[in-house]
Amino acid sequence: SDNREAEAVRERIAGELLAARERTAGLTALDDHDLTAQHSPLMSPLVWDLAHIGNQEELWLLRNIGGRAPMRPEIDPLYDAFEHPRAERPKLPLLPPDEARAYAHEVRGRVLDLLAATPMDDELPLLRDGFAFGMIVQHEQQHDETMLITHQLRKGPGVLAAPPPPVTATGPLPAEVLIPGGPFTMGTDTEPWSLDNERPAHQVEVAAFHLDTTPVSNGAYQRFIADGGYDNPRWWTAEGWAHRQQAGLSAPLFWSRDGGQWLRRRFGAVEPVPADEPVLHVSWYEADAYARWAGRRLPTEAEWEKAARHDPATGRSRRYPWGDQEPTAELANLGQRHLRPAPVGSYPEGESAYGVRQLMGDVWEWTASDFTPYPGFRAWPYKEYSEVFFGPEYKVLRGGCFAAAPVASRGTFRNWDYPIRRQIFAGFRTARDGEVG
Ligand code: AVJ
Ligand code: FE
Repeated sequence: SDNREAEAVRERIAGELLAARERTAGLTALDDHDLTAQHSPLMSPLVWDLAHIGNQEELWLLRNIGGRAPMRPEIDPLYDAFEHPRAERPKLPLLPPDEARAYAHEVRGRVLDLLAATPMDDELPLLRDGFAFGMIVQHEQQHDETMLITHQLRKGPGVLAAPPPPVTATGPLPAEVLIPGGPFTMGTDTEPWSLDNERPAHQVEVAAFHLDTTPVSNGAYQRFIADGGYDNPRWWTAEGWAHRQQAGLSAPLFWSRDGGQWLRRRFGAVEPVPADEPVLHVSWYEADAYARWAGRRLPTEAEWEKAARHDPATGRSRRYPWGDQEPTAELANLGQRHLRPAPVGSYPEGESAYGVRQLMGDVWEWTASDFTPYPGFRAWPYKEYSEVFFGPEYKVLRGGCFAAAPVASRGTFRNWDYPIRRQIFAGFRTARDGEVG
């Protein structure tokens, strides 16, 4: 019955809200100094993310859905991401850590009361399938990923721990997979918690192309460095080369050289760069230069999604590379279960219909594409989620990463960032055109 369905949606929401808050709590279990410090001008102080999570939850759920009065209207401008750039947030009169925690906790208590009283089959489009709650769950999880980036940038010994990913790599694998030409369905009309930029579903014609079976590894990337890839403008776009010069790039972020060996800093520890892991912390410009050096190119967003979702046997697009089933620990490295990507070739059970591995989880993958709206796009429920970012300044990333929650990772999910960005958990894979004729 409808009631049973609504109850199932409410239960799923309650579980997801709890999981997000446990993650937030773990990422903010630091002393006040660490929570209010500016670990990097690229990031907010952690205490800002904490109160911003609570503030967005209050705005969308308590005020918008519940019609409640603002709890602390004076703090709204402090936590509006468009009002103050990240670098300036440490100087704002932010709620101190204990107050930020108490505020987020108070909001959550009222949200759970609201949830129990909210019919999910409501007339209100915002409540269909519990969307507004799902959007807020994804918002918190996205900030949990942002906070993990702050932990990675933070100096001093790390405070987080997690077991390494399970050993599941099988090999040897073919270096690349042929994706035959033809149309496929990109985007979605039916994914209940999909965000506005993933909609609507539309047919896209994709010419035959070859795609790397796995993300590019550190070992492969080291060959690019050793071959002078950072010193040869031939591999770089004009913009990329200018940035490489100006920023003095010579290796991925967090890498350092110790005699003959590459080391990397990872959540406060220093270790040799593992050759078989996907490369991480490279900008779009570096990914693009590597691809040219390798005689290849980055895949377009449509190519990526076809490789990830299209099932040639049925002609339809799957929710995830492996099918329609929700992610599990056997299928993909998601959700900060492990604080690193798994070696390339891992997660055989999670491969796509075409046999492409690790499309979901491990590392975000840069695509060749700018962040643009799909035909028929409608901003919903607010222009500031996607619409204000559309245009040539942002490149699309796909596939989620070890730090991204399953609830915010789907075959249709679109992430975006500036092509200079390196602190995000991004790597890439490469493609080349298929044979013509
Ligand atoms: C989709 C990851 C680009 O972090 O800027 C968080 C998500 N939007 N709060 C971001 C988001 C509003 C967004 N990204
Ligand atoms: Fe936000």
